[in-house]
Amino acid sequence: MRVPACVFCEIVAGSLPAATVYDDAAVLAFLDHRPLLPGHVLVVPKTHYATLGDLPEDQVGHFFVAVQRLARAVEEAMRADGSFVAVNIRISQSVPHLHVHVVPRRKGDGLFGKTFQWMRRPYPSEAAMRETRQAVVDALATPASS
Ligand code: DGP
Repeated sequence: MRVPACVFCEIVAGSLPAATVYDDAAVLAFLDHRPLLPGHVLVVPKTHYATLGDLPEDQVGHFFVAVQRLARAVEEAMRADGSFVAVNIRISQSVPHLHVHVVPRRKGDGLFGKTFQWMRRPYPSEAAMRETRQAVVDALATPASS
């Protein structure tokens, strides 16, 4: 499905140019036009799904095999020490078409220090940590609603 006015659908359709690095029947990857660091790639399903939660389970495997291959390729291509792989879901998601960021990393590249800061919020107690753990375990045991 192609959604009008979705920039990533336009890129998939070829009506908006992009520096494509990977293309198969279901997945496209291209360079982010505003990279966090050089080599920053976006991996998208060709079909329009707004968020990771919308991607059908039977497509997750293929999609993330492509992400894995791209993470390896980006690291190798950029002679990086590692990479950062991330998905924004609604919050901080500026394009409502699922996309995985693959960003090459080097020690001391300042990605988190300069561009954005990860705030650490320790659990106030062991009990709070256990409660949180249990909530996630319970959620995993509950069938996803369709
Ligand atoms: P996010 O904030 O997680 O939704 O990231 C969206 C990314 O998409 C952002 O890093 C910039 C990139 N982007 C947005 N529009 C275009 C486009 O038209 N072409 C390319 N190559 N990247 C785009």
